[in-house]
Amino acid sequence: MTAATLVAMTTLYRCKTPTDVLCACGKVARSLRREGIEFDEVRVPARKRDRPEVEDLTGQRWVPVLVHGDEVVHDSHRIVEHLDYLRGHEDASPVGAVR
Ligand SMILES: N[C@@H](CCC(=O)N[C@@H](CS)C(=O)NCC(=O)O)C(=O)O
Repeated sequence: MTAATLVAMTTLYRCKTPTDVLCACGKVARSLRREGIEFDEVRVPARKRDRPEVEDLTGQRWVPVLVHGDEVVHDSHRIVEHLDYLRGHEDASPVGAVR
């Protein structure tokens, strides 16, 4: 995956943990950085009951959630699998991706 791929099309909803080394959200952030994917971050409130936007996106309130073009993926394992899939199928990048 090239560094230019997916520019400005990727948003990571993540918790407030201020590091990329401690939790599932950080694991996804590390994977995105490793792939050279630029992404916006939305830090969600600590309590799940205060995360209605996460439920609107995914039907549940856990983060991390990755919004990637038209795709919305939740659960860090599924997100990492999604990134692995994209690495093998660059044609799967959303319409409008910079290549
Ligand atoms: N199995 C999930 C775990 C996700 C997880 O633990 N998320 C934390 C933030 S890193 C969370 O949303 N916690 C909310 C809570 O405990 O109420 C994954 O790997 O994505």
